[in-house]
This record gives sequence, structure tokens and C-alpha cells, in this order.
Amino acid sequence: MEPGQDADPGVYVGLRLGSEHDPRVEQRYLQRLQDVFQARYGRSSVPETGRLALYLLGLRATCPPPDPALLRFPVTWLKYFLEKDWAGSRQHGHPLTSFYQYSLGVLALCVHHKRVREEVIQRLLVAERHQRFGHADGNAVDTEAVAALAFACLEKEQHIRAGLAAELKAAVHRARERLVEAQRADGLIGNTFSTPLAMQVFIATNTCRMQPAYGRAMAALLQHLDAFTSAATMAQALLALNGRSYLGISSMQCQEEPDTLMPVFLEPPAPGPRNVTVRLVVECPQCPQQLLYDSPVPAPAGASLLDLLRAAPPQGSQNFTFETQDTAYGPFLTSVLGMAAWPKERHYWQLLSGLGTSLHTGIADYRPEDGNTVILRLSKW
Ligand code: B12
Repeated sequence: MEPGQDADPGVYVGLRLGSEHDPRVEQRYLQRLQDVFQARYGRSSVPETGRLALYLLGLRATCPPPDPALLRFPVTWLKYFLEKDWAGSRQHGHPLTSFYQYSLGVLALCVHHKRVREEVIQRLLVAERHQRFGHADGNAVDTEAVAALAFACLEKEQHIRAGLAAELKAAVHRARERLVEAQRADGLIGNTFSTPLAMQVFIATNTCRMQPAYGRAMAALLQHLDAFTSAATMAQALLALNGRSYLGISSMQCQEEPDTLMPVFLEPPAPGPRNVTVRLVVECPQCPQQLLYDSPVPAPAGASLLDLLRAAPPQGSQNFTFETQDTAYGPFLTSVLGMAAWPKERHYWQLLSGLGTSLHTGIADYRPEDGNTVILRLSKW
């Protein structure tokens, strides 16, 4: 919600579907979103399917509902993005953005009762049948859940022919089964941050009571609320905690909303008195020199990985440099030692522990302990 940052449509959806409200703040936030999105149409060379989809979901959740003329533009653009997203990388069998964003796009059009071409739906169904939703991190739960929400929405649409509706119903059923299978012994589905999205599927398909997995996931989520520190992940958690789903937006009624939301300002944890030393390794498996950096970094206890990157000493004649991009999930690491990851080639700087496991949080949230190793690896997803 910082004034300097771009307003984020996913955060707005979380605010609108909460049980408590601050109408003035929500109105200002909507205005900022409209300024960002109205200015953007036609400008971006890459499809912004996910953000535009979340913006449209947000517009459906405003009270009073927006003027239909305001929706025409974003709906047309979203349809165009879905085509462009696919055409750009048809030979790879996945959208240019991701199946997560593509599913959000289909879902948003459906929530607005806009027709979605059958081919667009079939692309998602094929991906679901062949289980193509996972990426290099191996965690497919977030995408599986959003695709299932899109299928569940489409299945109920009047313009969908009976045969396709049956296929969609079967896909929702399979996806739900896989989410139940992905539930861990501690109740989380996938990991902490995919659990709220998985719960939305049970909420949207009215299966919370029938599925013990839902109650166990809610209990586990309540145990892990402290982990949700970024606006984007908090917004996702808020929906599940309030028993709401993106799909439920389509039946939202405007009624008196309690003006009871009080802002809280959280202080970042103060650095501890002790010092820790963390080994920082930078790897580029596809480069001639695969190990680009390997050095101990001293920092105060409780320092985040971002603090460590700032404190990392030079190695030889080379200073340690990095770049980030602000997102609603926090700062996204885009470049290390002058090497920018190429999003178009599906490259990214992956964060790993010394054991080689992928971290579940970003650079601002991860706080390594004394003696830990953190690896930054230029990976493909
Ligand atoms: C797709 C995806 C990715 C793709 C994004 C590329 C693309 N073209 O889509 C890739 C593979 C690059 C990716 C990377 C990472 N991801 Co990711 N990602 C997602 C996913 C499934 C969807 C994001 C999305 O499209 N949102 C909708 C769009 C409209 O919003 P957006 O703000 O424009 O999204 C962009 C950025 O936010 C950024 N992004 C993606 N992931 C992350 C993670 C962090 C920490 C940050 C700051 C930014 C970021 O890429 C998005 C697309 O451009 C979410 C799932 C979820 N529940 O949200 C996880 C998710 C956000 N990712 C997560 C994680 C942990 C990571 C990594 C840290 C993994 C790692 N160990 O390296 C890295 C980021 C490292 C870095 N360099 O800073 C966690 C974040 C948890 C948290 N506490 O914040 C999530 C919630 C998954 C999960 N259940 O654990 N991710």
C-alpha cells in the first residue's frame, strides 16, 4: 500500500473480499489502479495477462459496480492478451507468461460472463490432462488451483456446450483430488503460500464440509499466518481466511460494509546483537565459468538475504552487485554480478539453500542462520 509503489490489483481484490473495510482507502487504491491501467493499454509489448485479469476481478468487486463502459476496454485487451500469450510461444506448448496468469485470464473473463473461445479453454484442459502446471521448482499447486477455479467457473456458464461442461467438471474433480494428494502431514497443501489458493478450490466448489482436507488446511494456515508478510501473499491468505474465492466475486452483492478496518504498521524486526556468517554462492550452470562467487558474508543476526546481498564483500577485483524489481510479493532479484536473467527465455535467479532445495520465500523474507549457505543460481523454469 506504499504510495510510491504501483498499486497492485491482487491486493485490491484481497481488500474488497475481506470482512472489514476502510472505504476511503479502498476508493483511493481503486483510483490509483485505474490510473495505472488506463494509461497502460496499448503500451506493453508483452502480454500482462495476470495483472489485467486481477484488475478485472477487482473491478467486479467494487461497490457500487463500475460503469459497463469502463469494462469494455480491459475485457477486449484481456482477450487479446490471451491470444498473444499463446501465439508467442505456441511451439513450446505453454503461454508466454505462465499457465498461472493464463488461468487467471480465463477466470476473469468467466467471472464477467464474457465468452471465452473454446480453443482457449482447450489449451488449459490439455495442460491439465498432461499435468504441465509444474515448473522447475516442482510446486504446481498454485497453478493447479487457479486453473481449477477457471474450470469451475466455466462449467456453470450457460454458453458452454454440454460435452465441454462435462470435460470441465471432470477436470475440476481431478484437480481437487491432486490438491488432496498434495496435502502434507502438517495440513499444508503444497507449501504455506499455495495453501490459500488450494483452499479457494474447495470454497468455490462447495466441498469444504465434505473434504476433511479443507479443515486441516485451515488449521495449518492459522498456524502459519506470520509467514505472510508481503501484500500479494497476504491478499491470497485473506480470501481463504474469509471463506471467499475469486469465483465468488461474480455473485457479490453491494451491501453496507463495516467501516472498521484499522491500519497497523509493522516494524521490521530489529537486528540481533550477535553476528552471523552466511556463505553466499552464485552459480551459472550454463556459463563457461560456472561458479561466479563464493564468499562468507558477515551480518547481524536476523538479517534478511537482501541485507546479506547488500553486505556481500568484493571478490578479487569484482564488487558484488545485484538488481531487484519491486513487486507486490516484495523485491524480485533480476540481476546478479551484472548478469540479468532473461524472462523471455524463462531464466530467473533461483534462491536455494545449501542442501540444494529451493527456498519458499523471496530475498526480503528469507533470514538465514549462522553457518547456512545460500545459493543464487541462474535457472530455467
Ligand atoms: C509463476 C511464478 C514464478 C515464476 C515467475 C515468472 C513468470 N513469467 O511468471 C518464476 C519461476 C520466475 C518464479 C520465481 C520465484 N518464485 Co514464484 N511464483 C509464481 C506463481 C506461481 C505465480 C506468480 C504470478 O504470476 N502472479 C500473478 C501476477 C499477475 O502478479 P505479478 O506480481 O505480476 O507476478 C510477478 C512477480 O511477482 C514475480 N514473482 C514470481 N514469484 C515471485 C516470488 C517472489 C518472492 C517475488 C518477490 C516475486 C515473484 O513474477 C511474476 C510474474 O512476472 C506464484 C504463486 C502465487 N501463489 O502467487 C509463485 C510464488 C509467488 N513464488 C514464490 C517463490 C518462493 C519464488 C522464488 C523465491 C523461488 C526460488 N526459490 O527461487 C523465485 C523468485 C526468486 C527471485 N529471483 O527473486 C512464492 C512466494 C512466497 C512468498 N513468501 O512470497 C509463491 C507464492 C509460490 C509458493 N507457493 O511458494 N515464480
